[in-house]
Amino acid sequence: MLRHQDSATRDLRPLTGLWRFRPDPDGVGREERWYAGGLAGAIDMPVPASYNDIVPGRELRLHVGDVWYQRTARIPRGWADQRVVLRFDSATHRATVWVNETEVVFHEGGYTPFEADITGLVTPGEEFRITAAVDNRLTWESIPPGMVVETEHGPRQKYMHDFFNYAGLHRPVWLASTPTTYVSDVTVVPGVDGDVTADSVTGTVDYTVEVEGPRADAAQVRVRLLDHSGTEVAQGEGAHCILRIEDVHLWGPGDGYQYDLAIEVVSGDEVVDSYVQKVGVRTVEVRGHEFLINGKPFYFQGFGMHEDHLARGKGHDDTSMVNDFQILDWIGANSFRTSHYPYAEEVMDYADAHGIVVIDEVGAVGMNGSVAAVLGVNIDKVFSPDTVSEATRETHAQAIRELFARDKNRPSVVLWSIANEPESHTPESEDYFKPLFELARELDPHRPIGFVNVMYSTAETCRLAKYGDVIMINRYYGWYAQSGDLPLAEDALRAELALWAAQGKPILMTEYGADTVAGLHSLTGTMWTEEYQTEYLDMHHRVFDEFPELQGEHVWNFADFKTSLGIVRVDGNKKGAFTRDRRPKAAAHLLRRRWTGR
Ligand code: GCB
Repeated sequence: MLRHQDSATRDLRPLTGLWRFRPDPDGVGREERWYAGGLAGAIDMPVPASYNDIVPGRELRLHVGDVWYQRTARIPRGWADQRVVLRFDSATHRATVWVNETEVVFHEGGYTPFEADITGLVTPGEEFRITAAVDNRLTWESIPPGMVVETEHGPRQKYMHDFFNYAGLHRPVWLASTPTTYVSDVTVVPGVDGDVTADSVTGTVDYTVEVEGPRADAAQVRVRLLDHSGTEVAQGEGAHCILRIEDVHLWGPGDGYQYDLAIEVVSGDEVVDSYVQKVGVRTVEVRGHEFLINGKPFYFQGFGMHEDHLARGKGHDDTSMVNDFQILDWIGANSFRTSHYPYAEEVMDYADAHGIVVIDEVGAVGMNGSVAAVLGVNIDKVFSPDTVSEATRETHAQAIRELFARDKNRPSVVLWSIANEPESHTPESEDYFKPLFELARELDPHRPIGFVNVMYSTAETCRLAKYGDVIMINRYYGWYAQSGDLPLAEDALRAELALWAAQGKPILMTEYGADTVAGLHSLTGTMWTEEYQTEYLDMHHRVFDEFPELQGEHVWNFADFKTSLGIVRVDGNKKGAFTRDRRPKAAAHLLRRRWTGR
């Protein structure tokens, strides 16, 4: 789905700020038609934000089911004869939206955008009411999956993943105008002609523009590719064409150079629509055990992260985003993984613009009985008609389609992860995943694809590794295994890496880490202390450096983050190199030394 923007033919207005908000613990709002008027007894709720931590008390934090958001907005007078679109960048985990009393869209999936054409329902110059019922329930058919258990005290949400089920409107909502005949999608596939490592490289941009609307058939598409100074470096005619850029400025790690593809839809002399698509030209290739960006081996260093902040939970905020990216720069990270769901588009824009490399992950996490057991949730069989089933796979496939459609043009995305730590050693898991790998390949034949493996499936037993281009593994030797015993952990880590190395693909250590309470110290190797975390990381790095097949290290996690309540987490997961409020632990300084030499 094409993102909206201000252009010569389009307008864009954010609908952020305070919305009216009312929880619906009894699930009666739809039947009682709460969308038909003002929300009775509503409170103010910021958008974007998770609602869970805004109000003191357990009620909202542990709420299960619908909450209602509402506000009014006015369509600018100048939008007469325009197409009007209402877009939600996300609603976690599903939402139904009404404009006045008309239902305009339902969307499943908490981390991808959706929109509705509301032209026929609104009048330029006049106000209208937007109401959204946002449902946070995780079920066996949602991505990620979960279970709602009915109790005498009401429903309880259980899930098998290790981060808090924050919900609400986490990202901006927009009111956008487009012409009635408009650019509805753009796909760009960058490449190079010849040797990408030569001194002067010729870049290629294979673009496809889709146009919809009453004049679409008669309209022409023309494009111009502009460099940073606004100079035209190529031009094209038609909805599909390959542009060539002599002496191209490549996009690369640490250099977020992007061109502007200025698209115009024209009819005679009239410019019917104009849209600008950013384009970064770079190549990505897996060759043997190397991961090449622009023909050069790239070593991933950075973190698995979370969208997680005090008070607003997973709500997007530019201040924290820029602060987090500045901290990543300080520590020498060149990449991160969007563990364990698609992140806000603003985050991806920043990564594109600053040359930060991204492993883009679908929100499929918590499909593993052994991991669930560690978190205190017991399930017999993860893959079965009653648990993760064909219906779940449909939701999962849709989540893949929507993420790939959203992020397909991003140079920062060099690798897709279609799931985190699913069970992967059983025939059932293979049956479930094989079609999803096929779908991912079909949707994007240009980027490497993989999934993230957990220790319960080894190099010898994993049935999914063969479908990926890289091996991504999360390992916790010295934490969950050989707890507190780093010499034993070191041997076990070395032995396992040797087995994976034999598979001839790049290996990325996508998680390794130790829970650490900032300020807790010990001279005797005690777990949970800052000393243990640094010793643990040192040990891993010593072993990593022995394996040329290892092409990256992503520490778990960038910062401490909230989880569900349970006996293995003290106020959340503490494996951050930084605290939740971004104060460095000793580990942060160690990583900075390793990654920057400073
Ligand atoms: C994992 C998961 C991650 C957890 C982490 C941990 O393997 O991928 O979601 O938070 O371990 O700390 O247990």
